[in-house]
Amino acid sequence: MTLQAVIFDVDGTLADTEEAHRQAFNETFRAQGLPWEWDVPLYRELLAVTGGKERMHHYCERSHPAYLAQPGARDMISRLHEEKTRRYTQLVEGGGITARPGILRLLSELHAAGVRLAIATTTTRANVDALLATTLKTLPQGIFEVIGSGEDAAIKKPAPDIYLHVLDRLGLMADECLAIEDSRNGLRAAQGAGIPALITECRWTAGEDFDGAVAVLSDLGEPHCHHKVVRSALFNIGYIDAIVLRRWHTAWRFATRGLAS
Ligand code: XBP
Ligand code: MG
Repeated sequence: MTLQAVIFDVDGTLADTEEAHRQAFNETFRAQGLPWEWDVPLYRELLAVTGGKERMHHYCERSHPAYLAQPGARDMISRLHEEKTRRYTQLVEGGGITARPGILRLLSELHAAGVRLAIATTTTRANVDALLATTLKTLPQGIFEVIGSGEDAAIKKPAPDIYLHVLDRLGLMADECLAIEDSRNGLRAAQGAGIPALITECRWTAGEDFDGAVAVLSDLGEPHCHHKVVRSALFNIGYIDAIVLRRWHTAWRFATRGLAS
């Protein structure tokens, strides 16, 4: 079975967005008079928990348990998250976020080659739409056949739920697809759904345990600007295009299922 679809993660994969998320969280905390400040080292730690609401709840559990003890604390966190999302989408719409290397090129190539494209992300749909309307606006309308976002899966990555949701919407088997992710949580979510995953690590996830990834790269590269191979069990050239993805997918199936393509 050849490669039928590539499923892209969003934050850290399509674009390096987590600094904007961090800024939106901190602006919200300040606006609400909360003495919470997520600096870079703390945010890197908190990224182990996916989902903004879940991340704030986890932070309160470890640092401000009294906040959670208040009546309606869960609703208060939901309202904080709604404000954070408004602030984040404004930051994205301000145009300061660029696609990661190779993303616009590879998406266009895959689309032209007839490979179906989808998104499986933990972030909220509003954030995805803001990115599509700005950072990714040069891509053909509707290029992503399925968009699975934070609202579509009760349990977030590293649980496989969002990838299983996207597979179901695509009507494909896991081994007909390939996922592109930036984090260990994302890799585990794809693996949990039986989908091989290529990692393009970012500054927030570099050095995580990516055991089992098809390959670990610095990014997807460009013809004129090759990526750095962090680790690859398979052959590699200087940048990732549709041909390389198809070959890797076939090699992965052969290696894991002993099946020719
Ligand atoms: C990354 C996440 C998200 C973002 C914040 O999502 O875990 O929670 O950090 O966005 P992915 P929200 O890598 O799966 O795209 O506040 O909307 O959750
Ligand atoms: Mg990610």
